[in-house]
Amino acid sequence: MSTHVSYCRLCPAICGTLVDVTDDKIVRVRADTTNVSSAGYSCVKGRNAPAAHNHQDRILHHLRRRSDGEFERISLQTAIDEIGERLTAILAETGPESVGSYWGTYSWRATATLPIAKAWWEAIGSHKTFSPITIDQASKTVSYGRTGAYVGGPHRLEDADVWMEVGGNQLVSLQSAGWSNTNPTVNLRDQRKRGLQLIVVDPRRTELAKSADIHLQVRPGTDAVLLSAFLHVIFAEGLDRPEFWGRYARNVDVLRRYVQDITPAVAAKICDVPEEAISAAAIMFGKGRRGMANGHTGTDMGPGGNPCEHLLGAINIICGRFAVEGEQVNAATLTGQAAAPRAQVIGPFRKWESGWQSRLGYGLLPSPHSHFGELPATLLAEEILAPGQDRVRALFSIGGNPINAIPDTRRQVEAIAALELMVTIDPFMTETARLADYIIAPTMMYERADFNILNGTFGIYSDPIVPAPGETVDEWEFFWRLGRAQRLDMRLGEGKSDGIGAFAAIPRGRPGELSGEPPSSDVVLELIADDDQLLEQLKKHPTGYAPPPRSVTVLGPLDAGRQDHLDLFPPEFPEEMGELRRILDDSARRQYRLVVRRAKETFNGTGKNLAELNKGGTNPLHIHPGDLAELGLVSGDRVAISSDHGTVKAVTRSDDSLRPGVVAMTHGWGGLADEDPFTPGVGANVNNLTSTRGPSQQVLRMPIMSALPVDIVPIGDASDAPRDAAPKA
Ligand SMILES: Nc1nc2c(c(=O)[nH]1)N[C@H]1C(S)=C(S)[C@@H](COP(=O)(O)OP(=O)(O)OC[C@H]3O[C@@H](n4cnc5c(=O)[nH]c(N)nc54)[C@H](O)[C@@H]3O)O[C@H]1N2
Ligand SMILES: Nc1nc2c(c(=O)[nH]1)N[C@H]1C(S)=C(S)[C@@H](COP(=O)(O)OP(=O)(O)OC[C@H]3O[C@@H](n4cnc5c(=O)[nH]c(N)nc54)[C@H](O)[C@@H]3O)O[C@H]1N2
Ligand code: SF4
Ligand SMILES: [Mo]
Repeated sequence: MSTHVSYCRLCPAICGTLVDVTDDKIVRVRADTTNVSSAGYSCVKGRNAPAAHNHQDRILHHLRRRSDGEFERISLQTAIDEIGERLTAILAETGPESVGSYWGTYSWRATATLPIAKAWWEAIGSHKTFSPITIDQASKTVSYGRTGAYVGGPHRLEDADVWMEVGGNQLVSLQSAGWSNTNPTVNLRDQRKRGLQLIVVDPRRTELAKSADIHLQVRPGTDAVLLSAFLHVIFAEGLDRPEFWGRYARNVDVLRRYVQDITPAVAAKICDVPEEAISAAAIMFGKGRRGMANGHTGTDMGPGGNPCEHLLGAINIICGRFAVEGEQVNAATLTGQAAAPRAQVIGPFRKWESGWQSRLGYGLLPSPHSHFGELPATLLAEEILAPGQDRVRALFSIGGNPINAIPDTRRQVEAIAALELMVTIDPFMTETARLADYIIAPTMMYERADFNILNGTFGIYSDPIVPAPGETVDEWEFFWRLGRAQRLDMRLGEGKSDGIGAFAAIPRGRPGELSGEPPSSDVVLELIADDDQLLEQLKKHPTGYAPPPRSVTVLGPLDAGRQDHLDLFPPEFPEEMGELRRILDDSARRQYRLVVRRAKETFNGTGKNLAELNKGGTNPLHIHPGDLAELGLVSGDRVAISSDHGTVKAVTRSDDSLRPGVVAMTHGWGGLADEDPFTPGVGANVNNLTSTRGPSQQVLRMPIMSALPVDIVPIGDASDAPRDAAPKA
């Protein structure tokens, strides 16, 4: 046995790990206490990497579907030749728009995948780019586009005195702007010790809510009303910062008038939280000098995603939660000398309103996957099924499972089945893979050389720890070879970057042609890093490298004569608030609200097939014990859950952290229609309950995925037939 220093790449936290290897197989993974960033943190998913890497069902050879529906092994070269040939024919017949790409969660995990696959994709020249970004927290993008962005830099958790998280559970998801991603438990504990005040808004008493000073356990879907009342209080108490908004924002008075009637008393009724708690939270936030209010999937997947993100942005602007001109900020960076931030506004840009438009009436959103931009993921099925010259006929899925991830599963199945060519790159036989024509078997993380950088403030490199098993290939190499087979002119690092939010941190690579045979991984990583010293530096520091803090002064605007303003009252905002109120009133028809939640044991759909992680074997319906008792059930009993759109069956799990009347389930689970949801590793697909044809957020076409009205009825073990629900008084 040998032990190797490496890092986990299952999620963006990139924890340092120690990996034991026997006979070329990883056998044990534990946290590396000496890692500069994660300092001993790891989670159950990361520690169970051996179960995933060595899983009996892992796909180790490339597969082709035969006409009888069964898969057969083929070599990488055969796969590439055949895929390249079919693609070339489709491109010649109907042009680039008839090819689509879907970039799943794991297209981001190996650093070389995205830039090289993107070079291939941009050489094809299609606008039909899709990813889960548009069914995640894309209301942030809409909000930036409508309001504009202040680019001097937001406040960070580490030097904040107050912080508010709405609809996110960072202690499990490890995802929030302003936090350093690693060791969240220790990080939060340290900040709290230092005096940080924390406000959490969540219908569930989450791990994060338990550490908060104020937890508002709101009725799901009502956050936009709550946040309006926050603004009401902030203005009424004179806690706004005109020295910031007066200089950088417009339409502040219109917004102030709009929230005048939305008092804490009004919000208390709609959100069902005490009026005093709303005032206290708003005053706590407003009185703080530094710290942000952030929304997450809980807000953005609900019926008010766009107005919620708008109001959160407005609260941060009204309270001046950004670095201002002359302020000292930490600009430590791994890659060369970053330019000093500037106190400057980029006015509203509404990218989706100009440029290329889909024949189905949608514009492109900023995207890390293509410099053209990307379309809403919920449009993918329509782009395949709706007739037209530029109908999508071929689709590539890279590290994703669109059939389970995108709302309205039946529609996704219908669409994927209608493709002439479907290629997926996945180590497991997912629901999407089962309908694919070709499955490319990728290496998994400990089998490839890689480096990652976290927010530009920490980086780490790892050699491959074990050899690639079977015929598995690094994703970047597949795309390099495919592009060559198609004789494409592939270029790295070209096209402008949208450069906002998380997208800014992705390495783009050294500009240049990608030609000839694929080089070694190390050469590719050098190309991607686009910095002679970066890889060398990281290799010298196997437990991670954090550049020394470097203080810089925020400069004034580049062009002092031209001053854009942030628009705090875009015309769609009041419309969308009105629509939200209508949806909330209508929701009362059904007894329960189904909300989203993440689980420690899985990362979206990844890990659902590991018995080591999922003790019950499926994704349960979390439900309050009082609600269980009212249904005459005990934890572990089975239920059918119905929305306006469909029904799924699940096992209940008693959970007193939930607000009564609210139930929660993780996504990513569920087999195809022929599979039993109670079989371990299969589970229920919540997207059978969501619909791409009901109400949705403007621009994004994102349907209601949280705060979804549902009814629940018990189903006996013997009978599968749902009984009729008795409406709750
Ligand atoms: N372990 C693990 N980590 C993950 C993932 C995973 O699957 N597993 N997924 C990753 C991905 S892809 C993403 S996008 C991020 C998401 O990161 P987060 O957005 O932090 O995701 P969650 O942890 O599900 O937190 C969402 C919270 O919103 C609450 N909520 C639901 N509806 C409402 C509502 O109407 N109002 C309010 N205020 N709250 C509501 C839920 O109760 C839940 O606590 O996590 C990432 N991290
Ligand atoms: N109802 C509902 N729907 C949702 C959500 C929700 O909260 N509720 N959340 C949405 C969100 S935020 C997201 S991000 C999406 C997730 O959407 P997707 O990314 O499409 O779904 P995943 O299940 O994460 O798919 C990841 C795939 O990557 C594969 N994989 C694992 N390791 C590797 C690897 O090393 N290489 C390659 N090539 N593949 C690998 C896994 O087997 C898995 O099939 O789902 C969205 N859908
Ligand atoms: S938090 Fe867990 S999954 Fe994420 S990098 Fe760390 S060990 Fe891996
Ligand atoms: Mo996500």
